[in-house]
Amino acid sequence: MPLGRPHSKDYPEKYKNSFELYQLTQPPVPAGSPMADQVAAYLEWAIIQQQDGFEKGEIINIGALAEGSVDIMQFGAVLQGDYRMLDDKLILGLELGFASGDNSPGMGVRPFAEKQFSYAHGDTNINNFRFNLDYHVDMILWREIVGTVTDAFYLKPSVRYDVAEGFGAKLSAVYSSAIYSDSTRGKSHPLGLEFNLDIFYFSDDNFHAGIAYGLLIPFNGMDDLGDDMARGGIGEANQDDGGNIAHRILGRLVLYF
Ligand SMILES: [Ca+2]
Ligand SMILES: [Ca+2]
Ligand SMILES: [Ca+2]
Repeated sequence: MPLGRPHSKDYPEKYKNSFELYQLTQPPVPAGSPMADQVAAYLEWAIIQQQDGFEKGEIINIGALAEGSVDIMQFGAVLQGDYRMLDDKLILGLELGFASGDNSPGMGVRPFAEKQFSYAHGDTNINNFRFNLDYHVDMILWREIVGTVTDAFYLKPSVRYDVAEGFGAKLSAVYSSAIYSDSTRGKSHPLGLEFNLDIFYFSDDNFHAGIAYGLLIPFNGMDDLGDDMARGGIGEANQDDGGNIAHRILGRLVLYF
């Protein structure tokens, strides 16, 4: 087992129950008392009570119990361009996206499940920028697997052709990479290449129908590295497992009124 920063939850689960019990059964600390005093009072109680994680011989991670302030600096950007040809029937597009990352484990889409800071490890900043959940870049990787774009850059060329008035198709490809390999499951930057094909029809009497197909080819960043969280490893639990190709089909029927 390599030494290093635990994945995602830095706050050790083993302290959770005893801390809740402490808060429920002990008088609250006076407002304004220093954090060190609060932690000391909790430690004293937990050791006397022999709570889980505080028994003889246990290593107590005091830093994980302390709290303080964090700095937040994040930025994101999207650049889109279209080139129109053949009386606007053919549109070539290119989109570039960037969202700043944070080297703490996990992509950090869900702040309470994947904390991006840890006092125990001297990390007091949150730097991953999260795109608005309603900004859809693709159909599978960011939208369904990760949740939204964060800690990433992507490159998305597309081609759209309108076969007839209101009827056409658009094909796009999205190459995605993480900014910090430490944030990914596979501990490497490349996340995947996804293809999206959308066939659509808009009538002039407020009806719209479409079908979209997505195919994701996952890259090394999506690998499951096993319990050792490192490439290779001996024994079944430590074995690496690559991601599988994913498909998605999405149909839509819309009436405007
Ligand atoms: Ca951080
Ligand atoms: Ca991270
Ligand atoms: Ca492994």
